[in-house]
Amino acid sequence: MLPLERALTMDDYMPLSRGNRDKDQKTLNQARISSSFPLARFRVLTGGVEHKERCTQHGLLLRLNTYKHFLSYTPIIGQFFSKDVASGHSILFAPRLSAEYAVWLGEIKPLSYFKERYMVDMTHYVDEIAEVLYDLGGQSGKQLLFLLHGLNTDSNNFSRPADFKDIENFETDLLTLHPILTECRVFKSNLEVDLIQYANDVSSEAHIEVMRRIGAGMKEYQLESIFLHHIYMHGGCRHCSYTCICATGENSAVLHYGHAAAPNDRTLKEGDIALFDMGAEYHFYGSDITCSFPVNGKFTKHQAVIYNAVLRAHDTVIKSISSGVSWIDMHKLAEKTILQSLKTVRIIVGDIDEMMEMRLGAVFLPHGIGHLLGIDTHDPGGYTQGMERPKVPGLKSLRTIRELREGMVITVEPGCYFIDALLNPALEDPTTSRFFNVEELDRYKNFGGIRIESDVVVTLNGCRNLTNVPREIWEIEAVMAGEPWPLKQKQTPLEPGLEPTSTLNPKS
Ligand SMILES: [Mn+2]
Repeated sequence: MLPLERALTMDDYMPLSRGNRDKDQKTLNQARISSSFPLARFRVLTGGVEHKERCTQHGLLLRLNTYKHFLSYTPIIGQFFSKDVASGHSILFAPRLSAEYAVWLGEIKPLSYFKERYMVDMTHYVDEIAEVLYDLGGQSGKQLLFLLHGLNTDSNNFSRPADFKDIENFETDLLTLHPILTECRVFKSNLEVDLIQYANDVSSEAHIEVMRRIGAGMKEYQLESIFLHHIYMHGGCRHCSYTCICATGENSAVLHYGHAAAPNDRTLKEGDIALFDMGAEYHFYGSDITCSFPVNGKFTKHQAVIYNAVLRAHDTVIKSISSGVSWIDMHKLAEKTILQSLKTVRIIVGDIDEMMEMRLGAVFLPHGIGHLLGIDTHDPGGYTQGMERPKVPGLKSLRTIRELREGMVITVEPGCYFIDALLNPALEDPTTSRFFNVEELDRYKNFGGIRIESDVVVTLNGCRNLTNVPREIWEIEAVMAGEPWPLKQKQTPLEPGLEPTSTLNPKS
């Protein structure tokens, strides 16, 4: 079935918002039992305003406040969303639009339309917020409001609290709401997982399309274009969760390649490795998938060695995930697995535990092994209050250090890169230089890097992989040669140097 035919529709989506609101209310009610809980009646969230590009009239497509989106799927520019703490009732405040709106932007819908369409309990206009909240609150004196304000531990930015006319007539509490809502977002409902699964299905297919059409002489952005076309045309995904990273050759060692100053514009060469980190987003829920493969469809011996080292780490971590497992342990497991493989092929020498102690793994794997995924690509909640970010190389890049729990959706993305900016200092430092076999390492000088990234949902006793792309070398080569995916029959890889991950050949 085509992805579009099994896509969730808006009608499926409304119960999802309502489910999220119920979960939020339950969490809030639990918190209210505590005597120190502030006595606020309403919470107010801003929906997001349309941004104009610089000084121009060009309106960028609205990206809603993701916390508001979690509680209510209402794609309305300039809205506010409020919830009654006591009753759990939701109130949508829509902007009062001028007659001009109907000329330029479409029909002006009545409030009753929003109420019915978005399953909220009440609707009013934005210019009535203060009045409505005072009327509903029914108390004399200054009312207390909960506003959303808090640190995004991933970006280190603070969310901006709602601001509306006459807000100075209220007392405001900026501390209570953010941690409660963030914690709700960490654990996904079945409907949320369905959406993330859909984004994964669409992205998986688009990655395979890219694999099939890649070839020397193309530009990196042409592969990006194939991906974008596929997810929109066949999956209805207008957005990606993040800017596409279409790195080939030496660019594959640049972790966030594809930005404005490095816009996926290299010409592909025969023998290049390609590292494509691209993920579609559907109704704001994202996917985050990386595939690495050779441009010409055939792994070289060196490419196979590093690829299998990363794949073994990817598979080992996925096999080890279950509720209760520490994410720091998963990162270390990936590092150790990669170091063991690199030692097997004599790029590094010495005692693995000593290497772990000296944080040698971070030279090859400088980023974290994965992050929470949801409405935001780096979903919030990675660090709860009091959790401190580790300070040592590798671990300090972790976007979460939590214990995994059922319902979390997290990426598993080990990589192995040959980055001069990390290798050179490690080679110069006498405490780490002894681990390198420079002669063998030199053979990988211009290698670039490999990353393999899948999205999983944590279950009680394991996890479920939401990503479905060829991973074993023989699978990738078969699909690139035109075999349908999933492959009809299992093949046994025989070529030396191309062994499956479980039997990495020490001599290859
Ligand atoms: Mn990722």
